[in-house]
Amino acid sequence: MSTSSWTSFLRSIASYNGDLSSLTAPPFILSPTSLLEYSQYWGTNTELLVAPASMTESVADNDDPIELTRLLAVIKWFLATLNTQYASRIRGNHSEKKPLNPFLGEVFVAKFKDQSDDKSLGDTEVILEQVSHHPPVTGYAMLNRKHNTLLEGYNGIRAFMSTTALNVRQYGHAVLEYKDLDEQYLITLPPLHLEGLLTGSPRVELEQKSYIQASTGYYAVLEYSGKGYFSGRSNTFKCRIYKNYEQSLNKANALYTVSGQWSNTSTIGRGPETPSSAGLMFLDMNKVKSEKLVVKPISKQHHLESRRAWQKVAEAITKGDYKVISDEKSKIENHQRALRKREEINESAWERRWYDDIDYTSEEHQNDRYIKLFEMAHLSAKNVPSGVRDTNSKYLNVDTKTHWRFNLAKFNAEKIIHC
Ligand code: 0T9
Repeated sequence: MSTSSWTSFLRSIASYNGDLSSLTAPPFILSPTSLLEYSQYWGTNTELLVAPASMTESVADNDDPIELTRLLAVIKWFLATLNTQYASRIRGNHSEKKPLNPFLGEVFVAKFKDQSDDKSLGDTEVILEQVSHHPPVTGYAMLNRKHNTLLEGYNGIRAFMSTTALNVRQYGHAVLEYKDLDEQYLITLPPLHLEGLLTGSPRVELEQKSYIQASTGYYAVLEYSGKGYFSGRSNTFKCRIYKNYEQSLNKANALYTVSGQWSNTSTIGRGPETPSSAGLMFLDMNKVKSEKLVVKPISKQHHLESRRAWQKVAEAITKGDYKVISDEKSKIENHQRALRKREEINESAWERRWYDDIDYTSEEHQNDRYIKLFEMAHLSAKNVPSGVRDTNSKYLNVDTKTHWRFNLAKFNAEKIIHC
């Protein structure tokens, strides 16, 4: 790695203003993958994702209510997705790289193919769409038709620089639904930061808290820390599970505590205390299978599909050809500018393909099930960072409540772009 270009890059992030596209990174830190693709990780580990769908009274193996057993299973899957979302790219001594900045209307569709012998898992369709460019927002949906299971949500990031790290707040949420059970789980997105910038080996560390609110009332609080906080290890978490939000106000009410590393192993014990290292194994990430992601060959892709749209840029990044990278990027950016210009003249807006922008303050949405979940968890439904409560004085000036949501009917009616 060339030290001088790294140093000038560090200088550019020190004066960083929150707009990621303004970061000009040296070629060796560029990833040939669009940030849009990073949402595919919600769909890894089909087996864990669909497991709760078939957990009914008849399979109960202890005295716990089956709803609690299902929340524990959801948490298992959630830990596995944290591992792929935040640690998979740096496995094997790699470091985090700067992804391509998705354009408005960019889509990525694929399938996690069922590789089980008896084909009992079913395929999971991955349906991603860049619904906003400024600020960047991605809509995502993971659809497993065999188990009538849908995870959908959206994600937007805001970043700011501190002395040693790039700090990121996520906006948005995910909702996991087991339709046959009519059960939903609201999942908030944890804050994170990038460590190792000064040494040129950036990696993500999660921080603070995230929450999972089940429509059954059950409620989980996940607390994250890194090296040298309440543990000497990176990617550490503690998750307490309660009967409901109200019970969570006193830690002593925790029904279970799971703790360990979200990128490695975790143990579980009853009650509010961290299980000792001899606790019961909850999840061993090294044993979690992942299904194979099948993406259409680029020649069969539509020009809005990520890998086709970015093909030339990606090739140039792999070759390290800075001139071609910047020429090909400019072509995409100029085309986007021309589109926005035309929309402005025609007083029209880019039509989102599979996602709707829903205003929760409007009359017609007052009985919305998502609003109910936010209320149960005492989480703000305003456009504030994910997991923030209305009592947080930092965001008192925000009062909009518009959220992106997947529209399955639109996707089913899609004529041109298929998984
Ligand atoms: C949603 C995820 C998100 C996106 C990425 C911070 C980050 C962009 C956002 C939050 C996914 O569900 C989960 C995983 C990783 C997150 C990325 C890690 C990262 O480095 C980038 C930021 C924007 C950069 O690329 C900064 C440049 C840096 C790598 C150069 C040293």
